[in-house]
Amino acid sequence: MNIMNVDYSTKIPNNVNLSEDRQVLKALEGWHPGYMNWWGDMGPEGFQQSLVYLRTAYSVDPRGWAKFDYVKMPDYRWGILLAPQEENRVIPFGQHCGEPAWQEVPGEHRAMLRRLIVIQGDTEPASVEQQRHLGKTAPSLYDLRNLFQVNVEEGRHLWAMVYLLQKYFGRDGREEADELLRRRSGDADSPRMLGAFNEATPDWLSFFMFTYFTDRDGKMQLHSLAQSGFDPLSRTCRFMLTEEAHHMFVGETGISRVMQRTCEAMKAAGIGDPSDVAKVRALGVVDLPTIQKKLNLHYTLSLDLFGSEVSTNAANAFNAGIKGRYHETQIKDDHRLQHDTYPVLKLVNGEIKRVDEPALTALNMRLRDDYTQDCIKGLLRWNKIIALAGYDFKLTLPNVAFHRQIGEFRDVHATPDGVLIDDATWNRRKSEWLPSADDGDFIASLMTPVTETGQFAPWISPPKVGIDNKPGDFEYVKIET
Ligand code: BYC
Repeated sequence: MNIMNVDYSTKIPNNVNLSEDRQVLKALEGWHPGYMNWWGDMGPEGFQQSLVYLRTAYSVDPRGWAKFDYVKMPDYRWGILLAPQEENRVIPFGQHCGEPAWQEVPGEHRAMLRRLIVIQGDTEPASVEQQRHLGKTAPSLYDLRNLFQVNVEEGRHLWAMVYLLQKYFGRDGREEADELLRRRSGDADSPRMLGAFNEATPDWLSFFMFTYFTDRDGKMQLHSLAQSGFDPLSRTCRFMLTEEAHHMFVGETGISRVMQRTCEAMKAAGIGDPSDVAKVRALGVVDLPTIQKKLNLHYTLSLDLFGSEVSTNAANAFNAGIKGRYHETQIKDDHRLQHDTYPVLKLVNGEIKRVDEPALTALNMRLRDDYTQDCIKGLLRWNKIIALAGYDFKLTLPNVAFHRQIGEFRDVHATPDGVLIDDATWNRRKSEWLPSADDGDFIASLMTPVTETGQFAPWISPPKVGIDNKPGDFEYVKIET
């Protein structure tokens, strides 16, 4: 079988030769009805009979891997796609550094590997659940289509992790695969595993922030897992990253378009002070201070996804050769980190200080630092939009001590500038920094759906180019009524 092209002859499209792997095929076919039930119950609300202009992966060849066509979402071909196997690949880090990559699960690291795959798998359906109501308030057919593209691909990423569980982990893998369909985002009794995936995504500004900041955690984690010595996980994550890029594009351009529209409206109305919230809101656009608050919320929820700054879990996963660093193979060191240190932000006698920690236990902090660097790029672009419009306002990333539930700073309160404050001050001032109920109500008031071809809600600019180079009036979703 040609690994580049996908076999569509089985119920589950794949490039892993499922037609000759009857046991796994049977397990996946057994899981399929439960997945479809989950999609029906928890996938995008409404629109299941609409024709959506979606891309589907038909190959893993980087030169051309997707095709676009109208598909009803339940008919989307969720497939198992792994990047091609690299010949003679070796484990690039940890105590097994330089040994041949594993094609089977190494017994001694089985539990750790399964845990990481389950956590990764759990986030995928969680995000679909969080976004399921957004179709009803989409600002355009273009945006509606992008939402559904993101959703079906998160569904495919769930399939990717379920394949690994069912192929390589036997009975407990199958049980974990069932559990992935049982947990629910935000459920009091059976929540999703990580904090940010139990938060609401109430409006489209949150959706854009989520796809910019939280999907970017996905990017960093997938990059780290793509380095794994367990080759099937590495190959799976490498292909997932191809799809992931579009999700972050949706976030970055979404926020750009909101800001573009706000700046245009402020200029047209002759507003000189972008912080005059009431005046800006009266124009029916989102004011920049509210965008900053949403950014503060989603960035900090996403920082929590990196776990504690100092973590023995992270050290063990690295030592074992299971989870590497961002761009591990490009880093020039011994890839074992036995004697290295890394500066970690910590709370020392009530002050935020950098302290050198063993590099092995500081791996979460290091990945989080790489993440922050990656986040800044979008901020620079967004701030350019404001500057070009002639306004003196800059979006910034809040200090890492601000609004944290995990790690060093979870028990203290800090301002976005990193000044430690007491509980009373926090409670009095937090609505200056995080979206308040009033802010939510205002944003909700803007969220009226626009379903005419080529039209956009007045709070967001049209995109510069269409998906698959389609013209501005393209009917991205043919809505069934
Ligand atoms: N919420 O040593 P610690 C994506 C738990 S997103 C709740 O500090 P560790 C996507 C932790 O589980 C990427 N619990 O951290 C994006 C542990 O519990 P146990 C998803 C948390 O283990 C958008 C305890 O605290 N993939 O793909 O080094 C749309 C101590 O843990 C949290 C991954 O995350 C939290 N935020 O690091 C769709 C990759 N943080 O075991 C998809 C796999 C920590 O003691 N996961 N805890 O009961 C990992 O690599 C690591 O498990 C973590 C945590 C980075 C999550």
